[in-house]
Formats: sequence, C-alpha cells, structure tokens
Amino acid sequence: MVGTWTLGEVGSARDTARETARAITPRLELEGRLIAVSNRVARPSATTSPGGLAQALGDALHVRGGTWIGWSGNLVADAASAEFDLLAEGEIVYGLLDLPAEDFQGFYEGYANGVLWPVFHGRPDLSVHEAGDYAAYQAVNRAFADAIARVAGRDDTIWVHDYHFLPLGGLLRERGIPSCVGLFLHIPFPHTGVFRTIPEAEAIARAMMGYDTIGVQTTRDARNLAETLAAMGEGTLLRRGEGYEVFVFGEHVRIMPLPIGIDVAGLRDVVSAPPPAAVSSFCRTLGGRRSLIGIDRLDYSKGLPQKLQGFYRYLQTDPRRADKVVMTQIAPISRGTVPAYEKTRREVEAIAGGIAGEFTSLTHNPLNFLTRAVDRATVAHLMARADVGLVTPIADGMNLVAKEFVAVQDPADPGVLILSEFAGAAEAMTSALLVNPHDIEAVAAAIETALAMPREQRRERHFSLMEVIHDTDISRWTERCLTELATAAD
Ligand code: GDG
Repeated sequence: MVGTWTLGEVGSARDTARETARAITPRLELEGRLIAVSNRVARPSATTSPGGLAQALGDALHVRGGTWIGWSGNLVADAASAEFDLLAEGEIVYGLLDLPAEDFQGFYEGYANGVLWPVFHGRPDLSVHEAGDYAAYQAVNRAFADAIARVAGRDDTIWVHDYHFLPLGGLLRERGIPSCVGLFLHIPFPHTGVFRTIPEAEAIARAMMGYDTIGVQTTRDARNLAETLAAMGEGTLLRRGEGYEVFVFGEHVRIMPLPIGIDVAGLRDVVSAPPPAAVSSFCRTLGGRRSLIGIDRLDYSKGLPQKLQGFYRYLQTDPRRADKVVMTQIAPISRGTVPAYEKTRREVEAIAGGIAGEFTSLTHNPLNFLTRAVDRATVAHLMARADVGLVTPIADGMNLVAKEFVAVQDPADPGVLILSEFAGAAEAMTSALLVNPHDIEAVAAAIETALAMPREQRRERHFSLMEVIHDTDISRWTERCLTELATAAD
C-alpha cells in the first residue's frame, strides 16, 4: 500500500521493498540499479498494446536489465487502497502501482492527453482545461514519487519517461532522493510562446529543473526546451556540445538531443520468419499491384487526413491508377474518448469512405483502412512487402514506424520512405522523400515519385537511411542515455 511517506520513513520503506525485490530476483544485482519510470509498462506476459514508448523502453530494459515502475492497470477507490507490487519477469523487476480512479481520469485523459499532448504537438487550440485535472496530474505524480522513494537507493539511476511525469524531478528532490534523476521526453517540445499557453507553465518548468538531465528527440526540441526554461525564470543558458546547460530558479539542468531508435536485429528476426497466413493471402490478392503502407495510432498529430487526401489526389490525377495500387492504412483507435480524437476519426473515415466510393470497383479496392490493432509480425511483414511507406505526421517526437519501415526492407530491392519534415525522424533521415504533409499536391507527387524511382536510387537512399537506423539502434540509444545520466551525476 502506498501512503504518504515522510522523509524519516523513506529509508525503512526502501529497505523493506529492496529485500522483497532481492527475494524475488536473486539474479539481479540491486546496487546501482537502473530504475525506469513510465505510465505504461509492457510486461512480456501481458497482451502488448501498440505504442512507441512502451515498445522502445521494453526493448531497452530487456537489453540492460533493471526495475520498471509504472501503472499496474488497476484503478482503486482511493489512495489508501492503492497497492505497489514488485514482480520479477525475466531480467526486469516490475514495480506496479495502482491508481485511484478519481485521479486517473484527470491525470491521463484530462491533463496529460487533453492539455500537454496538444500543446506539445503545437495544437494549443485543441487543449481542454477542466477544473481539477492539474490537481489529479499532481496527485498521480506524487504517488509515483512516493513509490519510487520506497525502492530507490543512493546509487541508483532513475530514468523517467515522457510528458506524464514532467514534475517528478522536483517531487523526487522534495523527498530527498539523492540518486541521479533524468527525464526522456518522447514527444516534441514546443516554442516558448506555445508552452506558455499552459496555465501551469511556470510550476511545470520549475519542477522540471529538479532533473539532472533531460533528453529530447531532436536538436530543435533541445533548443526549444532550453530557451523556454531559461526564459520562464530569466535564467542563463550555455551551449554544451550538441546540447545546453540551463541555470534558472536556483537549479541547473543539462539538456541533450538523444534521438531514439529501434531494435533492428529483433525486427529483422521477425521478418526473417515465415509471414503470418493473412499476409501471404494479402500478397496473393495484390496480383502484381504496387503496395503502399501506413501504420499510425489514430491521433490528430499523425497527419492521417493529410496522408489519405494525398493518396486521394494521387488517384484523382489519373483514375486508371486505382487498379494498379493498394494502400493499407492500419490506424488503431487510441484515446478514443477524448473529443479531439473522435473528431479526427470521423474526418479520416469520411476521406476513406470518399476514396472507397469513388475508386472501388467490383473486383478491386485500392484502400484497406483498419482501425483495429494488428499483431507485430503482421505489421512487420506488411511493411517489408510494401513498395512505399507513408509517414506524414504534422508533429511527432521521432516516429518509430519510419525507422521500422526502412529496417525491414530488402537492401537489394528496397521500398521508398515518404517522410514528413515535421517528424523528429526527418532531422537525420534526410535520404527519405521529405514532404510537407499540409501540401496535399506534394504528398500526391511524392507517391508518384516513389513508385517510379529506379532501383539504383532506391538502394542508395536505403543504404544511407540504414546508417541512421544502425546509429540510433535501441541498444546504442540506451547506452547514450545512460552515459549522459552517469556524467550528469558526476
Ligand atoms: C511516441 C512518440 C516516438 C502501431 N500500430 C500498431 C503497432 N504500432 C507500433 C509501431 C511503432 C509504435 O507502435 C508507434 O511508435 P511511433 O513512434 O510511431 O508513435 P507513438 O506511439 O506516438 O510514440 C513518437 C515514440 O514515442 C518513441 O519515442 O517516436 O514520436 O509520439 O513501433 O510499429 N504495433 C502493432 N500493431 C499495431 O496495430 N503490433
């Protein structure tokens, strides 16, 4: 059970929890552990749900081992009934925290996804400020800080993930946690003026200064964050290599661009196994037609209307094309009860319906549009067999699908990646066909260019994209982040 722990109680609670962890994981050396913290954990025994963060962090911890603290998935009546269980599975100890139902809604849908997500993706017009949501966000962050305080030792490294936990740095410092504490932000960080639209901007900025180091996806995010923190409290900022050091509110934080990647070998293993039967049967139905693929959570940041409009325009330009191509868009519904997501879903379904109505014949449908999640092997094999990968977010921290698409291609005859210049991935993946997704004609033209691209040019582009994919492989990314954390602690 997690209650409110005063500083005096932290030590004994921590020792008890450590003993429990030792008892259940004799293989793990618990001194100087890595403790990762994220809202969702991806346990191997549970049904995995799509999501870049859980996918990447799971891959990282399987490589390195450690403790992973996150929400248990259980909602309870009140804070007093919330349990915090430690559970070992493979090389990871999971610290699973129950959350009070009354706080969860305000924390997750309300503040994290109703305010921070739209603002950080440059859409403050979509943010919805409900009374009580910020208090719920703070309450859940305090509950996590209390749980972490129970297991963290002086030598441990605490690696917090994403916008759900921006204030954790400050809350852990308030609890006297001496460990090195870092944040990795998976989503973009906006310009100062956009960040300041959040009513609680200054309190959040102050709490973020509790971190020793903050990793972000791109140099643009690093600059936005450093300038914002410095501007909020009239502090100073210094360049440090590719990153910054910010001195403000009497604190000091390091900010570094640390672009995330994928488990390249793991994904190639998936595609070297025989494809699922559904993929083989899909390939037979292609009958020599060219194949395009899109894989995105159904989220307004992912540019799904723009992508489908671009495909629609490609077909309208020459209706004979409809019988020569098949576009498969997998768009699993995500955060479906948040109003802005419902609106995007209706918009995307209307465009898909327009394409189907205008171009489906009795014998062929040029668009497969699925709002269900499909399994990882199916996603990987569909990407491997596609001639074109379409990744068109209007804002995105990185976008792992762009990297996955490239990683599963046959180097001798690779498909072509069309990539939005607004994805973090575009900063390094400059050999993709870069497009502005708001320019529908440009998306349609990029599809035409990709389908006509000679093999030699496809191979050259793929070769240089693979250098980026290998350079940011998930194990390298993990080591880079942990080295950054270790030096921040010096
Ligand atoms: C956040 C940031 C950043 C998707 N649909 C299915 C499925 N997926 C998998 C993809 C990929 C992952 O989910 C999505 O990752 P993304 O990076 O594209 O996007 P977010 O979920 O928004 O992730 C993002 C990321 O964190 C990591 O830092 O890149 O910018 O927004 O792995 O393949 N997987 C399965 N079925 C699906 O239907 N199995």
